[in-house]
Amino acid sequence: MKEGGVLVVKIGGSCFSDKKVPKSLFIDVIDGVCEQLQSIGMPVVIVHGGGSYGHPIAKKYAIHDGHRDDIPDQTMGFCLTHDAMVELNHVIVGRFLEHGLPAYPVQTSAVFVHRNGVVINSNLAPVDALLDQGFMPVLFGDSVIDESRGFGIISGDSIVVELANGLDHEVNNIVYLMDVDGLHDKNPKLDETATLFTEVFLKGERMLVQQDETLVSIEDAIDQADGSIDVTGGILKKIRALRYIKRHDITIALINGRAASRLAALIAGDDVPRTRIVIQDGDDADG
Ligand code: IP8
Repeated sequence: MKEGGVLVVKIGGSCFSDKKVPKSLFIDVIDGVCEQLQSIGMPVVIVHGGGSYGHPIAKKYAIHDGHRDDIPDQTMGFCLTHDAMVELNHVIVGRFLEHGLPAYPVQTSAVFVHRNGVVINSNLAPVDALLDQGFMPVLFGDSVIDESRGFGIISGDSIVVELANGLDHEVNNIVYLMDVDGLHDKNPKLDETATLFTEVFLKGERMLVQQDETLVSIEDAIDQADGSIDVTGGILKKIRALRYIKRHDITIALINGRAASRLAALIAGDDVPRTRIVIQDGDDADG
């Protein structure tokens, strides 16, 4: 494994997009991320989600279900989902270039193949080669070929796992940029009494958080209703996906990507509001 400590930044759709407004993109949020990355001083891979570009089209044509005879024009839907993601990626990469960051898009659907919704083939050699030369590879959630279902959706979160496990370069840090400070017990946009969980422990299938003096299952600790358009699941599913990361020494944090300087402060080692994800061996008892 190559030394050098890669930072993977997942820019979540909720951070840069209003999921209720088709094809909405908060350019100022992307610009803010770019400004913070200008002086980051370490190799970076960017992964961005679908926001209101990929998700509504994928949902309309049920691309995440794989091939279905009852969905008219589903084949076109597969292509249109990808097309929307390429359109989004083009704008995001354009902002990075505008800020002098050597961002280079890597077309996700040409890198990964699914079988039954799980990655069975990945070619990360171009990502490693781009990092070797100091570029900033940019991947994105996408529609992908699935050997058994015909096609499906790969989320940015699965891509993060593949990068952590499969890159020749060593991933040291993973940061998720959200529209809130991390994972709360209630929706902090609707309820000001919402409490931020500072840590989530992933133990095999279980996701645990501290409540009072004990670790409790996350499903029991939070109110999950959010009416999401997200075809790849809400935040819990995204966090759960991280349990497949094999190395447990990678620092993983969920932070607010809309708050000025949060990313730069976190990387500088400052104490910022965040939820840290701690992956542990899954075979022992709680606590
Ligand atoms: O927003 C899904 O990526 P995510 C991308 O990271 C599509 O879950 C095409 C819906």
